[in-house]
Amino acid sequence: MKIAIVCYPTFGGSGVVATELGIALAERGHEVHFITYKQPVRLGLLGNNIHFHEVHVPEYPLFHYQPYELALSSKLVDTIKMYEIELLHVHYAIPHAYAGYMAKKMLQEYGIFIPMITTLHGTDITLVGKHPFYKPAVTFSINKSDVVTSVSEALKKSTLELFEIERDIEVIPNFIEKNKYSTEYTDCQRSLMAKDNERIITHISNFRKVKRIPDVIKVFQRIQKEVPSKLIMVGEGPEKENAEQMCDDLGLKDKVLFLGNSTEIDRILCFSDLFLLPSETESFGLAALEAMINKVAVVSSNTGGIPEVNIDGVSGFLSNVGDVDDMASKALQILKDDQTLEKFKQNAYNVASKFDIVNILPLYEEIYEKAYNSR
Ligand code: GMT
Repeated sequence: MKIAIVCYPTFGGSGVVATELGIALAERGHEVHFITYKQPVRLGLLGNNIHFHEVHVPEYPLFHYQPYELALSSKLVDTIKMYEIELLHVHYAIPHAYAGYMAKKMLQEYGIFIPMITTLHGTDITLVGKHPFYKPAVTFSINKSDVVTSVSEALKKSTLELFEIERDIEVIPNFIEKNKYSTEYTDCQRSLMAKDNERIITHISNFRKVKRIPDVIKVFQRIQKEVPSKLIMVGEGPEKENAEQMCDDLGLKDKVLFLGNSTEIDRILCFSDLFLLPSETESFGLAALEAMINKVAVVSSNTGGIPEVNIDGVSGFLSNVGDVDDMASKALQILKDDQTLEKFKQNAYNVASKFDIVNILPLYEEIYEKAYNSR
């Protein structure tokens, strides 16, 4: 099929899922067109069946806010017509589903009927979308999509609770590409990060409030009192500066490394022992899944869709949001001896393997076909 994918091109989970899905679809022979304001970070080489179309929003001084939705829907109309695209898949409802619906309506004027799949990712529902300023438009664009998918059962439940939804929502979980990890890194440079006797704890996120970054540091503070360890913090975002200050204040500066954004998180995860994800809310927790496929155990909060990914007592442990004492004691339980740690690491890998793209991609192909045939 010829498929247009709209997503955020950034390091965030929804953009990563959309990009990896597009790449996998292209590998399966589909023609994939990414339409967004910048080339997605995980999108490497473009080729015969993988294209990128940039949405430009020219600055005009009259506009206090530049109209991205308008530019996106116009770009969608032009690209869909030019490349005879057969299906539109938008990731993250705001404003993509709204712009997609407008494009769909405009295309009907040319006798083109294109189905639109909307994938809900989390904050588009639980944080931003439910805000009264956006809610009517988000409700409308979900109801007007031809197929709606959600990345977890928990997110589906929240969507049905928070919005007046008049349609089915299919759950298609996020995925990883297991094949990519089948060969261990031969250049896994653990020694650059920590001494042989130290455990390595990692956190990767966009450093927003919802990630509860101070909890990551509080849990680590407790861990390092009992077990020699280092904390690696990967990502950029509004909470990063506070986090650096907090580490300084707690005398942890020498034990915590802030690495910024990385396109090579596997190189960091390959030497990590434990991943911390104490988020306030998380529709899925793709970062945890990426850790798990790299054989990293996870201690996380038990919010949203995380329990569907991190299996309590198997791939790691779950605690109530904000219960840093419990998280630290569970982390210590995992890290206490090599044998226990190895068991959790292997379990994490086994659980993550179930989310292999080989199992998930056909679910998307199935809904694409159904939507296309019933247009
Ligand atoms: O993690 C974030 O805050 C970024 C956000 C996004 O939309 O890119 O992530 C959301 O989508 C990811 C991919 O489906 C999920 O794994 C994350 O759990 C979800 N984030 C939240 O719900 C906070």
